[in-house]
Amino acid sequence: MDEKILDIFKSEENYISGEHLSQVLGVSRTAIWKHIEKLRQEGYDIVAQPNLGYKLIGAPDKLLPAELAWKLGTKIIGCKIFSYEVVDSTMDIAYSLAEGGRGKEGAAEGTCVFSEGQRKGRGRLGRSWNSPKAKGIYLSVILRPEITPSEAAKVTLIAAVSVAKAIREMTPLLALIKWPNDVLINTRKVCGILTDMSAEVNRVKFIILGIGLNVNTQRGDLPKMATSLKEEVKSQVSRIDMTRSILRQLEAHYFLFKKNGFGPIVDEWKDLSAILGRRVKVICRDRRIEGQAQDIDDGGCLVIRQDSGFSERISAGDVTVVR
Ligand code: BT5
Repeated sequence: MDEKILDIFKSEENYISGEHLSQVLGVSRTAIWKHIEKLRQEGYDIVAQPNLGYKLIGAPDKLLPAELAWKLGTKIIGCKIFSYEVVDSTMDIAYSLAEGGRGKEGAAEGTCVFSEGQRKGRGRLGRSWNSPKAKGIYLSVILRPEITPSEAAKVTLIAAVSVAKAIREMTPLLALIKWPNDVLINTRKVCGILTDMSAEVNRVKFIILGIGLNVNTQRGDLPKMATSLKEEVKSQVSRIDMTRSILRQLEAHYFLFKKNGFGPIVDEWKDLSAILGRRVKVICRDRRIEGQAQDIDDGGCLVIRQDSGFSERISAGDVTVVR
């Protein structure tokens, strides 16, 4: 109902009477009044004039369901949106929603969990993710792809391509991808991607895709080699527009993957790669491998050509470009 009321407000520049809203939406005027009060509490600036009605004059700069869903136009990504002020990690909330339990079915594919801030934002291998409030996008998406557990890394690359393209669509910045899960701008990390999985031996039950993007974050709130969109473009960037673009890109690339397989994603990934052809060092569990980043194979593994001429495939690790 909140979304429908906002829809009407956004398509009309003049005041709209409570009576008109109640007729169009088929609920009482008291119900309309209650919804408007709720929207005001969420931060919407709605003025009321006797005899004229209501008018929306400002929306909060928050990743709220009604704002994100407005003219989103996706089929599954964002079909249901949960927004929080502060949580430990959106990953945990999305995971329990996906699991369901107590006779409840798990949440639908495409369900998104956002939080304005995170107390315990997570990276890979127990690392943390700085998540200052109202500055970045902290999102976890529930996906239910029909793949085997060994293919789960593909989802990370799908997300990296989607975020890099969303940044390029919404800003003049040339976002690049550093295998496997970083999006960089001018060699600094602006976005990190994390996937958690629930699986049986041969089948993924669901994947929680976590995306952390520094939008209006100040450098002082970030680790040394990190940046934000605002630091790079030197002006505020709309988190809402940026999020909508990410959700659309994610859906487009996820559908492409489902329809045509991983090949087209790898092709796009290669065009956006910050490391292909470069000399890199990879820390992979307790090993260090150095050589030329030669290729990404059709399973999403990085192929490194060592000085001995031997090529090695790596499925996970941390890459540094050697200058
Ligand atoms: C990642 O891990 O890059 C995955 C980050 C995923 C974060 C999202 S936010 C929504 C969802 N909920 C969560 O709890 N997590 C996901 P990794 O490659 O391990 O990188 C972690 C490292 O990046 C840290 O050790 C820092 O060095 C650096 N780092 C931490 N916070 C950062 C930030 N805000 N921006 C750039 N770099 C950061």
